Amino acid sequence: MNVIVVGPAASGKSTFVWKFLEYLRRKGYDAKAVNLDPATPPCYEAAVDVRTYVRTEDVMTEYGLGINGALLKSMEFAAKYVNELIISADFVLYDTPGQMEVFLYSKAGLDLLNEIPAFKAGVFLAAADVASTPENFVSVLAQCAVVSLRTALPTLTVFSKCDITKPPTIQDVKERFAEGGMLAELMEKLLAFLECTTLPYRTIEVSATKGLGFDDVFSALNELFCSCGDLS
Ligand SMILES: Nc1nc2c(ncn2[C@@H]2O[C@H](COP(=O)(O)OP(=O)(O)OP(=O)(O)O)[C@@H](O)[C@H]2O)c(=O)[nH]1
Ligand SMILES: [Mg+2]
Repeated sequence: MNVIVVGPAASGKSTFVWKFLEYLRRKGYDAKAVNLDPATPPCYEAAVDVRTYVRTEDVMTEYGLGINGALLKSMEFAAKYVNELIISADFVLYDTPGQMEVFLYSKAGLDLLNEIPAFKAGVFLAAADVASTPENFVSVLAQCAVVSLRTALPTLTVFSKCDITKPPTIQDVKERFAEGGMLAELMEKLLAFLECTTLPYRTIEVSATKGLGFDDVFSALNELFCSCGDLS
């Protein structure tokens, strides 16, 4: 199974890859991690590191680009090494750049993603404090739906850093709707949309630093795998 970990800057993607890799290995799986972030050295043992081939800081100097331009150019260079960057194992965890759009809104990023063989799933990681109100909670689910649509992958919404804050529950969100008003109407419509996309896969809470929530991530990934009908 190939798991692509995406999410906003500093949402905890690399730490999640590090700790989930250890979790899978403890379970006896052949698990590997691939760093696809050309701007940051991995904090885990990477089987492949894109920075072997391209480093964003070098691209900035060489091409006189700012950070975002250099990141985009780095992804273009990285895509040339597709054969080296895509590997196989029971589980391969792909860590992606902090700036989500570099991966999701660039042709190079999506080309790379398309080369990763089935079965693949996305994990959209959002820090729980970003979803601290029902409105923000819904906005995170909507963002996950966008990720799923951009990548054409079944994608789990995973709330990270739950040792600091807990996201609201679906019940909290529904109670907020019950108050009525214009925003409630919009959110009610959004929920109906989300039920067709993210919610069947449900939201999951983890704390990578405390090692909590990985059982839930693991079983949700397996549910996705089985629901795709591929039991090989
Ligand atoms: N409290 C807490 N902090 C965490 C957790 N996971 C990550 N962090 C912290 O959040 C910060 C960012 O973590 P990273 O894993 O580098 O996040 P990232 O999404 O890979 O960051 P970029 O690649 O730069 O976008 C670090 O200081 C981590 O120690 C968690 O579960 N709990
Ligand atoms: Mg990272």
